[in-house]
Amino acid sequence: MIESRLLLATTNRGKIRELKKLLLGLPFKIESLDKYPEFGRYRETGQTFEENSRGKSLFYSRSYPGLVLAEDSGLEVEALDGQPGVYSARFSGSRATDEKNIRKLLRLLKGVPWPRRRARFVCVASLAKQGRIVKCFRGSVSGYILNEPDGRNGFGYDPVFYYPPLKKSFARLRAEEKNRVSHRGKALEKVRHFLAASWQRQS
Ligand code: ITT
Repeated sequence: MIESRLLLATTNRGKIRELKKLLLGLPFKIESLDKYPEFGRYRETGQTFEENSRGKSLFYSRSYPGLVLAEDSGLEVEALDGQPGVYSARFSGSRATDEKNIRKLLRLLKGVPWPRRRARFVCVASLAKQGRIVKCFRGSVSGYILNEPDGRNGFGYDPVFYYPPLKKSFARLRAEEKNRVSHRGKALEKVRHFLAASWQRQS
């Protein structure tokens, strides 16, 4: 076995729920940041998902004695020139909530016709260990921004993200359905392959 502990370096409950499911079956004890308040909090300053993702995993890997998995993700909307992008979590300001972010997004897209409401979710996941990046993995998924929220599952922008192949918003999908097609699901599939291959090489 390579490492027996893996830290999920995120404070977002929605991400934690999905990541735990996506890592099931791997030979790691999965831990989360709640257990380690002494590590402090990483402040995101990067201009790209990759910069933030690397920054987060490196930051926590300097304190944690095992493998660290961080991810930076967000929504890029064509009609808004890729906004909110790396600002997805803070789109509506320093006291942002999912509801406020969605309200702002729908206000900006008011009157924008369907073809121009194309958007994609992007996820860059990074593995780091003791102050060094091990590898980064990317996943994305395309869809359209609805005129109003639909569905109650998931988190973040899921209620307004319509996924054409399943003819549903992400908030109408079950967790397993979303994980099969989502940006995070795709990036984590690559993480799983990488970890499984490393484990085989070392055992
Ligand atoms: P951590 O940095 O602690 O991981 P965060 O929520 O601040 O938590 P990000 O900076 O990566 O994480 O911001 C991601 C935001 O993008 C998230 O808060 C949502 O608004 C949006 N987002 C990402 N993945 C999403 C998904 O699967 N469904 C809906 N919204 C998503």
